[in-house]
Amino acid sequence: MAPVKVFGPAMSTNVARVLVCLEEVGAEYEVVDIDFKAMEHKSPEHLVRNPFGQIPAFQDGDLLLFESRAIARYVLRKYKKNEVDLLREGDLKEAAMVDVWTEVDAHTYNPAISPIVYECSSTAHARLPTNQTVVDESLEKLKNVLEVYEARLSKHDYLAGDFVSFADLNHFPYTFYFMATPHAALFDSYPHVKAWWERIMARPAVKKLAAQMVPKKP
Ligand SMILES: N[C@@H](CCC(=O)N[C@@H](CS)C(=O)NCC(=O)O)C(=O)O
Repeated sequence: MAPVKVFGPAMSTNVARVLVCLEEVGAEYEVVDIDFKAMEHKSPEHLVRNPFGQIPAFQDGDLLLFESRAIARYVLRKYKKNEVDLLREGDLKEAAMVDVWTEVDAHTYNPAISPIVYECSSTAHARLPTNQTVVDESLEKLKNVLEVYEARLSKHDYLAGDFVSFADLNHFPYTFYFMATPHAALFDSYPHVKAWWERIMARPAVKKLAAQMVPKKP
C-alpha cells in the first residue's frame, strides 16, 4: 500500500504536529516539500489539497485533508494500537480530558508562546527587528498559563492524566522552538512543567522529529 503523504517541511510547526503522530504510531509516510519561496503553497495543485493555501496538507489514497490537528487525529485513529493510544477514545472521560487539554494548547498556550517564537526566530530577524513589546506581553501571558500547567502537572504526569496523549504531543513544536530562544530559562521556574517537557522530549518519536527541525535561533 502506498504510504500516506504529508505536504510541507518538517521544520514547520503545524507539519511537525502531524509528523510526530505518524512517528508515534510507526506509520509509513512520505514528506513532500512545498517551496514557499516559489509560492507553491498558493499553486492550483496545492489549493486542491488545502483551499487556504497553507501547509500541512495530507493525502491517503483519495482522501485529502488539511488542518494539522484534524490530520493528526485521523492518523492516530487509523493506526491506533493498544500500546499507542493517544486519543483514549475507548474511555469517554479520558478522551474528554484529551480534548480539554488539546483545546487549551490551541486556544491558550499557543497564542501565548507562538509570538515569542516568531519574534525571536532568525527568519523573523531577517525581515524585521524583534518587537520587544509583543515579546514582553506574550511572556506575561505565558507565565499565567504555565502557573495553571504547574498546578495540573503537580497532580498528574501528563496533561490529560497519568498517560501520555495527543494533548501533550501538541505542545511539542512550539515549545521546542521556544527552548531555542533567550527565554527558555522561564521553564526552570515551573519544575513540574519542566519535568513534563523532558518526558516529552525523551520520546523516540519526538527525538526523531526534533533532529529534523532547525531551531529558529535568536
Ligand atoms: N490551522 C492550520 C494553520 C496552518 C498554518 O498556519 N500554516 C502556515 C505554516 S506553519 C502556512 O501555511 N502559512 C502560509 C500562509 O498562510 O499563507 C493548521 O493547524 O494546519
